[in-house]
Amino acid sequence: MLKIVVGNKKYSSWSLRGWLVLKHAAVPFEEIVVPLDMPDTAASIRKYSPSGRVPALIDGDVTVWDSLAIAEYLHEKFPDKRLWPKDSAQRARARALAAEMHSGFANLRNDCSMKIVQQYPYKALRPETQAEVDRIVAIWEDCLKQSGGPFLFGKEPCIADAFYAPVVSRLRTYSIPVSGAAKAYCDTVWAWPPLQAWVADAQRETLRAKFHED
Ligand SMILES: N[C@@H](CCC(=O)N[C@@H](CS)C(=O)NCC(=O)O)C(=O)O
Repeated sequence: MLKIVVGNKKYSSWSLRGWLVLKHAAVPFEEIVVPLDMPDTAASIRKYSPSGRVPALIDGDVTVWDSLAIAEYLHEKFPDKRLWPKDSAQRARARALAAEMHSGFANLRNDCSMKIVQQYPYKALRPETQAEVDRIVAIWEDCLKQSGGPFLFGKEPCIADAFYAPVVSRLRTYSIPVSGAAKAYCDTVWAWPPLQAWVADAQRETLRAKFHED
């Protein structure tokens, strides 16, 4: 059976991306959850992941680390699950958006770390961070206009939605205002059953990691 190694669910945004793609594929899998920010975290992750990072997917002899590589592996392994859009132009666009997330938005990641079960009052963001939020909102609005929503590429979620799900969580946690189509999209992603399953697990976690909470 497939195994996915993830960081604990309150904080691990990269793990959430890989895990959501796997959960959305609706295939049986086992999960190993490693608490982040503990004295033995690095050693525990290295037992499974050569990069020392999570998520990592284990399929028999094959280990795939890195969320985007996991998404591509699952897309190839389960072609019927339509994890990327069917149309090749749409697929190229979805891949570009997932890659933009994967390699960018460092200010938002640093300033607003994912704490999926928390909510704080709004505090103005640094201009660089607000500019990244604005870019993400523009991406969403453009996709939703073209596809008709409720997900970025139409009626069904795809890998691109999984990649932006941690942003939906951050906007919620830090009460960052968005309106119109972007707000409707956040509500859709937040209600997506695989995301709600992750949130329910996160709510049961008792760990409070200093680095993430302070
Ligand atoms: N580019 C990697 C990033 C993975 C990453 O940075 N994961 C964090 C957790 S969200 C991690 O493993 N941290 C190790 C640690 O906290 O010791 C991916 O997409 O999978």
